[in-house]
Amino acid sequence: MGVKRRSAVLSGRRVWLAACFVLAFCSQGGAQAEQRIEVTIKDFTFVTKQAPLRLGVATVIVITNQDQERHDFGTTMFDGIPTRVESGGIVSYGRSIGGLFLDAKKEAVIRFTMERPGRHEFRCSIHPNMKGELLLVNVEAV
Ligand SMILES: [Cu+2]
Repeated sequence: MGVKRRSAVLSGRRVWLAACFVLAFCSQGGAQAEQRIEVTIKDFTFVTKQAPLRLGVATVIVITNQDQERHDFGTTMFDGIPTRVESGGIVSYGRSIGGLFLDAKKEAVIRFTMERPGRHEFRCSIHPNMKGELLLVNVEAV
């Protein structure tokens, strides 16, 4: 009870920062590898390769556009979630990003930690027929 009361005194921001440090520490130690999702865009189609994904684990989505056309990876799955995006040699940090555009033959890498289970849809806003989804399930880490 006393512990609960004390942690409530900490501001939300402080707790969040502390969580970040813990995450950074863990990933440097290599104790827990990132889980990886590959999304390839080819012939106006999203092709997704994913293992069963765990919640609360550092996740990386690698999106490769193999077409000669510009595409968009648009999704609501990052609502309220901090992300680190690497695209065209530029790293940007955001929260609640709605997705990103990929020029022809380009690759982008999104890093985040998913906390919400479920089916997360994504689509290309330029070509509305292009759709895909990622399934995030709550599997206990071993
Ligand atoms: Cu497209």
